[in-house]
Amino acid sequence: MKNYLLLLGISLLSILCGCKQESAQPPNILFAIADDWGWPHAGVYGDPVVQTPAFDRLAKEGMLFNHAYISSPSCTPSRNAILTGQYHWRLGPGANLWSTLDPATPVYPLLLEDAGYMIGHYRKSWGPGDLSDWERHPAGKNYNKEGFAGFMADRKENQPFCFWLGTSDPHRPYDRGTGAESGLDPDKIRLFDCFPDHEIVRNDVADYYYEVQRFDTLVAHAIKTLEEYGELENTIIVMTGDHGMPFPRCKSNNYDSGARIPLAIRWGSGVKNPGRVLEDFISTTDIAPTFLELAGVEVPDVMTGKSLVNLLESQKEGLVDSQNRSYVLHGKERHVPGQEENMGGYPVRALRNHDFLYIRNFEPDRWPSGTPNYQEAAIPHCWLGDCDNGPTKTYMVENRYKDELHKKLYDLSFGKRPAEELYDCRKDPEQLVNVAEDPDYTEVKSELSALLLEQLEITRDPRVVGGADLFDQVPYLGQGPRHPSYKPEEK
Ligand SMILES: [Ca+2]
Repeated sequence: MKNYLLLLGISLLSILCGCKQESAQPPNILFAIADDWGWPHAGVYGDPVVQTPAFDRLAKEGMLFNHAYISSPSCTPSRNAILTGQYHWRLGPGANLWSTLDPATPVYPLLLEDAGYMIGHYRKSWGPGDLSDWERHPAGKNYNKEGFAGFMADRKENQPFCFWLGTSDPHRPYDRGTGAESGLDPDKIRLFDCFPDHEIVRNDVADYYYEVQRFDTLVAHAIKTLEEYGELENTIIVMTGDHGMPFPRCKSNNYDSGARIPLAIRWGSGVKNPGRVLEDFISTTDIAPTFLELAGVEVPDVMTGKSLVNLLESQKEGLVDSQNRSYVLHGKERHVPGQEENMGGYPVRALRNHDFLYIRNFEPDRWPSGTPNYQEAAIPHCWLGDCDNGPTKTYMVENRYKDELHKKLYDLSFGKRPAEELYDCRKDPEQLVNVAEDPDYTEVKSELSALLLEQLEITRDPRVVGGADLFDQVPYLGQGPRHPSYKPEEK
């Protein structure tokens, strides 16, 4: 009851103050998130093959973000960062894949529930990991059977709601050939330059696109449900992914191919001058404070994300808030414990602005994608464990000595990396040529390095302020990807 009173109080205050909120009803929230869907794989970004009519519609009737980034290119920490509005490095064990999260950490769905919202989720939300310490699920009641339509049917009239629409698409494994069989033309796919141009790779990407489209269809159905209930215009819809595609040098990497994600937001008349494309740097940690501000709920001080409400209300395109949004931070702790002789991960922090990507690798003696010596990995049979198994990975490993190009591409994905990487995105948008040791970039490197370390200190990153051993020591609760030759009876 007190929650309804809170909402009523906010509404009355808005009326008494003559505030700009036209509606007394706080907005509903639909958060739609794919699993491993990277930028720029949507029609509205200019992808010539994948068809994403629901995403394109949200962008055209709302806003499209061209520079949205995750906190970490790994399922659990990326989702933790979204739910908590904090960089994953502030979340203890929650910085890692297959982990836990301290139940005392504020998460936006439960804060909204306390304020009177009905909350729920469908399929992949928090995790993977162990939530047994939590009394309430951080994304609300599970509607896996009933779906979003079932959630809406359960809703009390006029109760604001917040729904997490998850999926496991386009996470691997794929049914091989589904992309081409569905009519997607592998020959027209625009491959990242870090992939060899081979039909195996093209078909693998087509199969990924097939699942991206399946996610898009799921969102289209949810939009239709909102229309049927007359709630489309008062619902803020955010559609995005948790990190880049599950391919070599993408997922679990801090290049744009792993850290940059599609993002579109539609919110009826709440988005001014719809159809805008923004170049501001957005972190998915910004989503929680945005939802809380729109609901009139106080944003906890621990949240490091910055509300996007000023961007929604602006009429402008391009870089709208240059003071606060000229760069973004992201990083990585343990994805899979695939190093030799220890359970550690491959710790990384990165800073991206419009011109450069600066990367700091804190343990350059370790393997960025896990050891290639799978028999010696911390989890035996864990084969280049930070890269999900699939046809492109297998092709690249098996053909690494075929010629100079294949060897170079193999090394870019699976070889060791220096402590510092710097990419000039103006000349090298796919971030393949490390200029960190080029004297022409000495000054830029030192500026970006200082800014990164300063921001990590401000956000109390254990990699900078101490205590980072925890990340390598907490238990890993899952199984790593196995070598294709692995048979369970060999255990
Ligand atoms: Ca994922």
